[in-house]
Amino acid sequence: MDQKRALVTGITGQDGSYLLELLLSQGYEVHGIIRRSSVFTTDRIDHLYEDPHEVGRKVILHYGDLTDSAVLRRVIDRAQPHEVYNLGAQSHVKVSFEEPEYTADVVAMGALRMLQAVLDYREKSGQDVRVYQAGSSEMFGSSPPPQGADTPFHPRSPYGVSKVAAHWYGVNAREAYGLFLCNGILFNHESPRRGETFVTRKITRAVGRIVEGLQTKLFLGNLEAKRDWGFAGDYVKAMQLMLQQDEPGDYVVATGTCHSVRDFVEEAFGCVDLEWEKYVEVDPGYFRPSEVHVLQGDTTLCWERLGWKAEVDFPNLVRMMVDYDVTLARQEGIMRTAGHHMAVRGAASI
Ligand code: NAP
Ligand code: G4F
Repeated sequence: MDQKRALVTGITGQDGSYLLELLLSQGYEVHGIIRRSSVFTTDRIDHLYEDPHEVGRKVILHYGDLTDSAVLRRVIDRAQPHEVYNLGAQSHVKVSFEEPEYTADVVAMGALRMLQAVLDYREKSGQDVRVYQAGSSEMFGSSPPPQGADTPFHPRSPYGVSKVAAHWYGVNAREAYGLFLCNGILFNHESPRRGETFVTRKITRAVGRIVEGLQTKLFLGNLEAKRDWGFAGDYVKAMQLMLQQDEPGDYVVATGTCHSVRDFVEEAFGCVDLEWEKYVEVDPGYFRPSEVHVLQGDTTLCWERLGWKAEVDFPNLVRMMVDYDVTLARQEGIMRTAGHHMAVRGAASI
């Protein structure tokens, strides 16, 4: 094959940015779909941006949206991808209770729209296309741990239900039309680029701001929930590996270990020698109508078939995020002194 081309939805997100770095390092030309917004949303990929006037550029961004099938078709026609990574999503579980219909439109219908566009392009062009669908451990919901390839789905949020629908649309395209489609069932993965309303980043951001004297309290919801937290930079490698196999398949991607939100809080405050009990308060407003209590992945298949395992462990992940957020808070302090204010909070109750 000459130039390998990939199309990535959700390229401005946490995973999209790490995947873009990985694909570029492997010589791909990468097309990304970005949404129009009244402010720039490309912070995470600005270091890789290439001006449209640059000859032979490897990063090409297209405006589009998973709710708009016409534009998905147009972008696929232009990008002519060999691989499609469908990462775009309204990815916040708590928000999905507040916006269930929109979440279903983007996450479930969006995946279906993308699949149909790929199938039509494949028929028209005669070119084979491999598809990665970003599935989630939220699909397992209340099924007891460890959750693996054979664990039944029992989603506990509109987001989880929508991801299950996307999963099965993918399986059906594989079975009905022979599409090379891989569902990656990824457990929680974090990084300094994690959105600030997810619990890990909310915690490390608060730790940094408390250290710098910019904040005195951190309000959280359920401290007893347990998650299998890994590093996003590791997880995008598994996505790409799936599409390089001889046969398509579905994979659980996780560390195999599990910690509570309370453990994360302890570890993060411990990194800066602070007693977390002095700063953290539980606000029931952050509880979810139905919670996923324990997620811990069975990593066997991923290791046996892909030779993939998580490299960054829990203490190093927390340390990486805290270090980044202490530096960020220091910069925020300097900007405040100069009269500028950085946004730090999302809407209430997420
Ligand atoms: P993220 O940081 O929230 O990024 C989501 C991306 O989707 C952003 O680029 C966002 O664009 C884009 N997007 C949102 N709505 C869209 C729409 N209507 N049309 C097109 N694009 C849209 O999520 P992430 O953590 O990188 O996760 C990537 C994928 O993996 C998501 O599908 C998520 O559900 C799934 N997943 C994540 C985890 C995890 O722990 N991180 C675990 C399992 C599965 P804007 O930048 O414009 O908002
Ligand atoms: O960080 P979270 O919001 O992530 P959640 O709900 O596990 O979802 C993330 O991981 C999924 C994979 O399993 C992805 F598919 C999804 O897109 C997303 O990336 O919440 C983690 C836990 C929950 O049990 C929540 O109830 O932390 C608990 N929590 C406690 N206090 C909180 C808070 N969560 C948030 N966001 N904010 C809190 O103040």
